[in-house]
Amino acid sequence: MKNKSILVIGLGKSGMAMLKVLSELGNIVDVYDGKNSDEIEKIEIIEQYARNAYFNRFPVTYDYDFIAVSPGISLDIEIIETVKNKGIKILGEIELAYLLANGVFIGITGTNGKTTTTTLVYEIFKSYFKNVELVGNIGVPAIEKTAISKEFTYFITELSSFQLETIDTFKVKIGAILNITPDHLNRHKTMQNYIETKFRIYENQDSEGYRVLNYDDEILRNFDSENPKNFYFSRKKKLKNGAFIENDSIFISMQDQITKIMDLEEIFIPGLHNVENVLAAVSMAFLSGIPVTHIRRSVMDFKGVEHRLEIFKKKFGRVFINDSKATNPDATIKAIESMNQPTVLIAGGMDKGSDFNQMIQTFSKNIKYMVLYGETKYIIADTSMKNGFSRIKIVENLEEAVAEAINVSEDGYAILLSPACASWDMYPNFEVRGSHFKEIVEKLG
Ligand code: UMA
Repeated sequence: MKNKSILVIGLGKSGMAMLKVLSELGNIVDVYDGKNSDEIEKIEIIEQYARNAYFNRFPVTYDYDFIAVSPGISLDIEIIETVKNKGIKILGEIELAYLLANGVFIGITGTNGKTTTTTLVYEIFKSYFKNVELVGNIGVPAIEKTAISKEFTYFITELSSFQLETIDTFKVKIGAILNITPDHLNRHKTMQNYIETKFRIYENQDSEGYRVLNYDDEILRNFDSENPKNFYFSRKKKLKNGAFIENDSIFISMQDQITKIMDLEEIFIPGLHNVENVLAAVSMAFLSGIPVTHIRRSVMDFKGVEHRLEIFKKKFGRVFINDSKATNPDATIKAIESMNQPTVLIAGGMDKGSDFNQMIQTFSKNIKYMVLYGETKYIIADTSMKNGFSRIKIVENLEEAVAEAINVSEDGYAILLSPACASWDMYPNFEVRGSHFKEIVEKLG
């Protein structure tokens, strides 16, 4: 990858990383972003590395060997259509990262639980192998790390459907799909497209690879079920070949040998969905040859990740929980199911066309009030009323939501931010939203 002429599309984290790496490798790199230049952060990187920058305007000629595209770029926007019509190859950031890597990829995708599972897999691998990197949708463009991988490295990679949409030769040694429920349908259009995009994680696997799949998820259980690389995990069923639970302990059964991994009570992170995340992580570690002692110790020490059911403050007799990473209804359902005290739920955000019926229907007696804000506030409120839940407050922003949640709650309540929506109507990402929530709570007098 040298002496090529490249156009990088999108100038967020991925675009900036691609620009810097590709340019340092000796390529000529132009950049494009739909925003104006004054809206771009770190403009100095563009000044330093790019030949031409196109902000909110298209290049005049398209004399490029390939186009390097950021994950957030939908493949039907005008500039991509132009590139496709000219027959220029489009490569995503993950594909480019793969082409530069010295090592193997361990990939984790799914609708929910990706970040927690990827982080846990990383912790387990780090406890045993020398060179391990945590990359991908988790917030670190993989290319940043692969481009500098001098020694053989394990790249523990969180993969989104957006990233998998633009792979070509990218290969995982072991890949997990944790679950599949509707998400990002505004981009993928149909559920079938979304499922097929997720399964692209296995597209280039060779015979040595493993496909770690959730047996309890009907779609994952039935899709290509005879594939010899399948390795299932289940919370509900004892498997002949796979990871399962028996007598409140985790076991792995493989080639007629059953190995005990650990007891469920040794897991710190709450909720049944986290048991599934642990099952996936220990399967991946076991299949990589990591000894059980390392696996068990790492899981026991794992305290979860920021913005994911993060219990961060006890104040005014209330416990405040930041679950800003819940960017779809299914993730919020998991949060609701993990609550075992009276709770005020704060939800709402960007409209992705999600259906909130099931989320409202899973409200247990524990959900006492719902405070709604953001683009979807009236949509969620309407769905809620139709399902017979009317203890709703509608507000304009997160500050008002916190104030209202405190108003309607009492001593012993939990105040849970679990928006069920993307943050992009009001924030650049869910991390900023979660940090803002924590800041508001910290500042409360
Ligand atoms: N842009 C355009 N035209 C468009 C869309 C975007 O020009 O039509 C420009 C924007 O103006 C902006 C840039 O593209 O300047 C943003 O690029 P990006 O959306 O790819 O964002 P990055 O900062 O590169 O972050 C991406 C992932 N974001 C998305 O997939 C939306 C991050 O995942 C990821 O952490 C990062 O790469 C590193 O790999 C975030 C995410 O929300 C966490 N992911 C979704 C999810 O988890 O549900 C998929």
